[in-house]
Amino acid sequence: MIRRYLRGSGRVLVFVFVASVIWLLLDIAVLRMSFSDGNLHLLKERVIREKELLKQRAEVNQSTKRDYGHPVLRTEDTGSVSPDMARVYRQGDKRRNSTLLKSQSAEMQEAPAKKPVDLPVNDTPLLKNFNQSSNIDRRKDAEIKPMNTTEKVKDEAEQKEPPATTKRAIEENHIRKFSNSYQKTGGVHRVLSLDVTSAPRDPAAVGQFGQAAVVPGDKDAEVKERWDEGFFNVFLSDRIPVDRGVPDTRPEICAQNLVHDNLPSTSVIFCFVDEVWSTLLRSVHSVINRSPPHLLKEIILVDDFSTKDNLKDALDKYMSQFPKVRIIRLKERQGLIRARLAGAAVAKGEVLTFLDSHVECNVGWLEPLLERVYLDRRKVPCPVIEVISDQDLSYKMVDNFQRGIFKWPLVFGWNALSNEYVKKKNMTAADPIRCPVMAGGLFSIDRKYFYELGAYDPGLDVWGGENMEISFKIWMCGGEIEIIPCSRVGHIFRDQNPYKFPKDRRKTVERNLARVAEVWLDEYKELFYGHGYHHLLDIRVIDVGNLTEQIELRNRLKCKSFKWYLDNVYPEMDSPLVKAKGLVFNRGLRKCLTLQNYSLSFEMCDLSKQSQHFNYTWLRNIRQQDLCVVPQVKYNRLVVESCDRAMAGQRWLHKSSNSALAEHLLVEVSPNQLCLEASPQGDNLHFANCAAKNAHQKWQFTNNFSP
Ligand code: UD2
Ligand code: MN
Repeated sequence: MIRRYLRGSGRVLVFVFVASVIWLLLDIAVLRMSFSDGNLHLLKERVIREKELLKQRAEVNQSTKRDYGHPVLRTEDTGSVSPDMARVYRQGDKRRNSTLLKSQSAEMQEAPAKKPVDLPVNDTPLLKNFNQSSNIDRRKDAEIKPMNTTEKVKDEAEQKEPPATTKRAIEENHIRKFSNSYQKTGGVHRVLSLDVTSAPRDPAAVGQFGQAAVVPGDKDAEVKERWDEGFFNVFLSDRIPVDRGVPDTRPEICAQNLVHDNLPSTSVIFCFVDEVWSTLLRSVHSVINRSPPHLLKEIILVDDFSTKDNLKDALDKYMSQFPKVRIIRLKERQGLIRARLAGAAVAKGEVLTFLDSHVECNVGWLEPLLERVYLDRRKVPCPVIEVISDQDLSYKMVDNFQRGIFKWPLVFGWNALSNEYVKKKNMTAADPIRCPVMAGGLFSIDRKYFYELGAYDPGLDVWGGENMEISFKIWMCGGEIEIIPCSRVGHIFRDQNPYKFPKDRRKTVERNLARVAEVWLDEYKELFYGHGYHHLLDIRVIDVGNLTEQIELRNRLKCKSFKWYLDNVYPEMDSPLVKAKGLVFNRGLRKCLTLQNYSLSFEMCDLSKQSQHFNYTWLRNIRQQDLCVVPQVKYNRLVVESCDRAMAGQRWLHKSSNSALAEHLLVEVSPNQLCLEASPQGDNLHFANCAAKNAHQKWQFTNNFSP
């Protein structure tokens, strides 16, 4: 039978088969020879990175801790904070995530893999000898030779035809012109996806490429012991290379985007107090490794009077290898707000970029931020803040289409853009997202503009509230805050602040928030106080300090009202100015409360009578103009007084919730609660023990606004 095959056409077939096998073997040999060790290394590296990225994408809709919660109260005792809040603080709704996942995996199959570039650190100034330095993707990513826009677009087209959608997005994003103070004369180039290392990365290193680091079995005790140094896994952090790689989590289109050649330079400012050595170093390395050197004017480390020894001489020594790093030491603890001001005061870059001291900047993070400032200096861009796990230090990608918002009482949270909104605005995953409030830690701002805005209120202490202050100020005084999806920075979110507060933590944050409320919220400050901060109205509790300068600044800048901000920047936020209003109807009497000539009575209800109209305010006053209906439990009667927001005795509780006493008007006379009751004849109002079913204790407002 074999002989038969070796005859005629069979012979030809066998020959072809044998020849192909030989050819294949030869091919493999040649290939092997052509892989230098370096190449193999880089290839391995890429495989790990991309595996990590795929994993990240698959995990993106699992709960990634990125919330701050209430700055002062624990979630369980937030009092009047709406129950929906917990949902809002989570990073997004499941529906949105699953749609995204689908579209992302489709994208993954079609789009070419992103290729970060590794450059030996000595190859500065940027891109000289670039071609010798890296074996992966050195296309034109790094060409920075000035070109005009048309030339560059042509050049791009010659390199590789980008997909139609990409092309359109590039044109939409970058050919548009804005008016601002930067001279826009230069050409554009593809965003630089740099990732410089002094030596090839060890793929086997702990936590390399953002992978989860594992604690060896016998080290649990050590992990625990060191946890409080930073309120994250300090033990693991110390084992992870200070210049580890991270998965490039940008939307695919980002690596293709064009930015201008003549972007402004930036000073990167890190403030820190008692930061963990390895995370501080990793933060600094990530900036040095992944920022185009010509745009990185300097890195300013502001030491806010740390107490750890290694943050003194050892840090000076370590940083002396980087000429661009400057360390400023504050002589006493100032808090992060004044520390940032100290950093900004010495900064020389055209743009200030603030970062927390436990971050890792991803590839290509800087140019997209600077591009926005360049397009309009009143734009304040923030990177997408990704998550570095406090447990295993893995770098976790977060969902796109998220913005920063606040809920009352000025609690920061994340909020997913609705599918309808994304569709309506025809948004791609790379488009900037208008952001009502920034998280606070990571953003770029034109240096001069920062000062035109009056920088931060220097009266804010230590931590908290400054993100609200700068956000309201930016929007209300003519600027814009954006999240830039093509710029991504990982941050370790911790459950506690790992440093001491010089004064009580709770009081510090409350005071900061009250300062912000007093300066920026206009009549809406009642909503702030009314959501759990009534006690701040008592001047014996808190001294917010002098606000004259801040109020003058707001007038001088002719900033818009808070109502304007709500209507235009954050219209989804439903903020009724009172909890309830209209007629106050007694269910038992079937009559309405009337206030005339400082005296109270009951009349037949009549919507047209102003004397029957009351507001039930966020400060829990029953109010008609400047007059408040005040309980005098001691004399078992009601009186009418000028409203005084500081007087706790003027407050009522009307729950309008589904409790048994939902319609009752309660007064707290500790340890009891009493209810306001109308006598059956309506000639008398008095206090009685609360009875759920007593109709004479039930009061209805025409309109109820709070849940
Ligand atoms: C968030 C912000 C943070 C800041 C804060 C509210 C992010 C990622 N982080 O809380 O930047 O806006 O909300 O105020 O958006 N620090 C000092 N001196 C101090 C206290 C802190 O220098 O007295 C440093 C600290 O070392 C860190 C930075 O300020 O680098 C921010 O502090 P954090 O990390 O404790 O704040 P975080 O992330 O909880
Ligand atoms: Mn932080």
